[in-house]
Amino acid sequence: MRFDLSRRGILALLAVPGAAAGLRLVGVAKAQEAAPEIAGGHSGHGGAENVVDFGNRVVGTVDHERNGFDPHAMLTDWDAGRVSEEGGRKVREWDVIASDIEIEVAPGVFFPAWAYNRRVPGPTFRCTEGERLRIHFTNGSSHPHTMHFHGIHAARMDGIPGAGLVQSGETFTYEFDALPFGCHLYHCHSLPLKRHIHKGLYGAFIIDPDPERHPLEREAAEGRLLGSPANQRWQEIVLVMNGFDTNFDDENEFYAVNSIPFAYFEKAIRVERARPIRVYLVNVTEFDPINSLHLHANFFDYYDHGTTLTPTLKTVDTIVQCQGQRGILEMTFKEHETGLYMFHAHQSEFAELGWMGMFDVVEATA
Ligand SMILES: [Cu+2]
Repeated sequence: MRFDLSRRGILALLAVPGAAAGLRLVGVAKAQEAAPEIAGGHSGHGGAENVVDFGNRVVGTVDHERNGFDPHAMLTDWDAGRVSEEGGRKVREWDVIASDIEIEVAPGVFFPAWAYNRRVPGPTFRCTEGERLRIHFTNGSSHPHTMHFHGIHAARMDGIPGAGLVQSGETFTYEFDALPFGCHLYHCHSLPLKRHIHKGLYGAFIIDPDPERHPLEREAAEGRLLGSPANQRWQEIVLVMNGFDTNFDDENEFYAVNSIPFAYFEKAIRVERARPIRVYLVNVTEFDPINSLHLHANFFDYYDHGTTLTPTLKTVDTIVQCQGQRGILEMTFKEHETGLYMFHAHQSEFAELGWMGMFDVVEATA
């Protein structure tokens, strides 16, 4: 049996129950699995009683263990690196290895990825404004790659051909200061660029503001600084919007946040109603000019690029990002009923091909 694996063909499969193993519709309501809590060790329940049937999703499950990464763990697994001090200054270092791996992007659908530290997206680097950063990059892949950081740095640290291109088996250390604070990204900048990015070489790069540098907006800066008392009440997650062209025709067959289509739809992201939510949103989707996030039944404030401490957009429920654009969303459900609140790309086609998720808003349990 052969299936049309073009983008429209996949859509057709999704529309016909029983058309292909692993890509069939779920026609019957299925209880949401209890989801892990985010941002802190609080426990709770509330997932299992919420049952929704939107019909349009895949059956079967991706083997996260075989992939070596789990989209639910990726929401909050900030990689703070190794911290040391040199001449009174904080230095933060990471080791990154690029390799060729095969990942399962949808049940039974495999993708030959290029990955940083064996995951797509790569690690979510998190640091504080003004620190000295060193990223020791080793290319264990079969192609030349780079790490190009969106941030402020010298030309020779730019991670492009001629400035930090790393051949197979070789190593390069990128070194620069953590500036400016915000929600950034990094990606490979080898040529052809769209193929190197789309294969999976990208990740989020978050620089928290240093409250000492922002006396007039100190409170807002402290709320952003990971681990500070003011930051503890926040439920923070990172969502990297991406897609996969599984048949290499320069169109995506699947869309997702953090790589696995429907991951946060099948298993909602549990949040406590009483605590605010902060989403670090990054768009690296290749082949499509824009991507978006729309939140149901609520509105949020938005900080474009995350480089300000006051919102650049207030009270919106949809945000659009071109590739490479990113920002911070802040929202609260404290006046809402508990329950499942959806978020998804407002390009309906992206949503139907995987870019959909849910917040499971539960009572505070702490
Ligand atoms: Cu590359």
